[in-house]
Amino acid sequence: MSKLRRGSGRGARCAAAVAVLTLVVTGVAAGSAQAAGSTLQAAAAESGRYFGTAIAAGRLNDSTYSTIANREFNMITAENEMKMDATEPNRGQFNYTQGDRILNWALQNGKQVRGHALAWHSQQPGWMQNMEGSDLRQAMLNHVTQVATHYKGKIYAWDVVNEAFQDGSSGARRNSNLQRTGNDWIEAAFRAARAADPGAKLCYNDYNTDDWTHAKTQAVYNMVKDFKARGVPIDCVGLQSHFNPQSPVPNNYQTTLSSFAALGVDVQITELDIEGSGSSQAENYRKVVQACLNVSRCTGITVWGVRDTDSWRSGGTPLLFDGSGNKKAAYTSTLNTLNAGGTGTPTPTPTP
Ligand code: 9MR
Repeated sequence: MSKLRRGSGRGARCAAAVAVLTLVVTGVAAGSAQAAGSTLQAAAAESGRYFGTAIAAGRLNDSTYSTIANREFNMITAENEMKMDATEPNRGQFNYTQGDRILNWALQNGKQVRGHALAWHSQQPGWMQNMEGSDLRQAMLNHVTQVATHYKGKIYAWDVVNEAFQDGSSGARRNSNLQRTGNDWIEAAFRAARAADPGAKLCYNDYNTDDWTHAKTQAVYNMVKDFKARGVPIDCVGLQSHFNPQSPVPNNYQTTLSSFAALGVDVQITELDIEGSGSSQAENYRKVVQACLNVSRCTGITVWGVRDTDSWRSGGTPLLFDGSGNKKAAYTSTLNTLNAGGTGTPTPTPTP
């Protein structure tokens, strides 16, 4: 610039002005081309966040599915393949075939992996379902240890415990065989996971914990606060965020995210889907994404499937791509919101 200004005479000044204008215009164009991510993962990465999806191993041979998944997402969750029934079908016999398929596909394509889920009342293998007491506690801890050890060093974050609280106004723990082994079963699972894979972030994951005023949200908040106070190893809270007209995106969603974050944990939106269509669905996706972008420790968003037809509730068309793999209005709204950014700049959090 300073060189241009040193020219003398009208011609030089004119040439200088053109040059400056050209530089400015090119600079702006180049700047915005770099800033505007053209995929969800690129747009999320602008603010240091990830954008993920759940993957079903059985669909990876569908090239429409795997092409979209590879292009748009950089965080992968196995939709069912790393759950207790899949990984320990018989007591003490572990099967990682399908889980490894997803993990290897993700790692080969340069993606990170969220592990889902080590301990849960649901999708227990048959042999575990009727167990109780110390025998069950021992089996659960062994499961956590074995599975986390198998995937050691390869998992960004584990959903260590999933859905341990009741719905409704009680704020109580869910009555399950795991809960009946003693109220400390959750922290025992977290300690076992930390011992097995010290490099993975350890998350508590649940649904209906999006509205800050709900008893279940408050109950999870109090548990995390207590864990932090007592040094129980927990690094993150996952909000599944399955929304529909009966369970809409709450207006206080950002408050929920920021309140958890203020406890000193990362917050991740782990299973996002929003039933609906058109502009109202697009607006709901915008609200959720904007809330995450406004909270520094909301580190990433995962949608629960690729196309509407891949969804566990496909009738509600809750995802970002239609059954043919076309981008929906909800996709455009999500992408634009990610590109516009928010007020919460993530500071990279150390791995544990
Ligand atoms: O999407 C999963 C579906 O394929 C399974 O049949 C179902 C079985 O429980 O689990 C679904 O995923 C659930 C996730 O693991 C935990 N949160 C709720 C999800 C939707 O039901």
